[in-house]
Amino acid sequence: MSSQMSTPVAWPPQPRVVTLGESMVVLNPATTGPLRYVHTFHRSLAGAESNVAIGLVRLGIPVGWFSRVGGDEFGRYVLATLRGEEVDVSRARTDADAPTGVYFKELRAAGDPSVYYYRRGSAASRLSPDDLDPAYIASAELLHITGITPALSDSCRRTVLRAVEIARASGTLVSFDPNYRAKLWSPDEARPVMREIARQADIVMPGLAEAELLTGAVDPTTAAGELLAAGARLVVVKLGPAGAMVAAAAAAGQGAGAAPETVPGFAATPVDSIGAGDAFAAAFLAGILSGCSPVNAARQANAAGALATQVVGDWEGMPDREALDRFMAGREAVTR
Ligand code: KDG
Repeated sequence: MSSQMSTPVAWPPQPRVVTLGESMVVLNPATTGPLRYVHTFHRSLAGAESNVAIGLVRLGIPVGWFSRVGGDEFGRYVLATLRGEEVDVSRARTDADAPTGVYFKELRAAGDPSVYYYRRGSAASRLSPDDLDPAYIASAELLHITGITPALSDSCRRTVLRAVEIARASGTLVSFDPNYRAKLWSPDEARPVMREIARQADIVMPGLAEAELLTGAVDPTTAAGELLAAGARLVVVKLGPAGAMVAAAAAAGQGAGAAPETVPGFAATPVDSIGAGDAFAAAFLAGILSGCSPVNAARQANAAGALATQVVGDWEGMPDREALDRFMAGREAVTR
């Protein structure tokens, strides 16, 4: 017998990132076309923040996610799936009085899927500031927020703002992906709330249309400049297949920050674009937390976003470290 003992794995690991938001069951159609003609669906998990959590874990960053799930089978499924993906769900709560949200995708042969939400009054929409564990947020290096959660209800909005307040008071970085969902709120409802969160965030990661929604500027450089002037430290504007533009504030005591830089994207043949932004966010944050420059973090984020579009599902195609490095190096996986 070997004299060397194996070391037990400490579980759950201390989260370096904490995030909160609604996770749902998604029903992915087995065929393209209007839902009334679809007979078979494949159930999976969805939720922008839990997608990011899974993406980060795959890249070696321990994450804690919390929310409310219904006291139903789908709530159990959400928690079991996230546990299986090694996300810490120890702070998640079960709400026996409300259901877990559900959404359906509708696929076309090309172009972005349509989505249909069945989430009004869901357990997650009843998230409240009392559900926050301040010490849990304070002990993380980064709190990740999206613009979906404050769109769900007043109590969700207050919860997000309180979580940001706790993070800022304890030196936990805040990242914000606006993730504007037109089916949840209008641009006029979203704008002031998102601007408030963006102002308090260290890292802001809008898409091009979201950058315009937040600032009124169509040009990403102008939009990024406005977000930096409002308080953000680092802005990365997602440009889809064209890549991303990175702009950073000047370090304290120095004049202007470095000139914004565009980081080219990677070619991909998308089968499902939903979740690509979350893969981008996960890989960008993993890069920053691992000490990469913003440009290198954006480069790996572009690669992760491209890879995520090649698989049906909101998170299933998110790469681990090995797959990401191989893709960026242009090396094929050995498949047989
Ligand atoms: O970014 C992908 C998410 O949009 C998806 O997983 C579901 O969270 C979701 C939402 O609210 O649309």
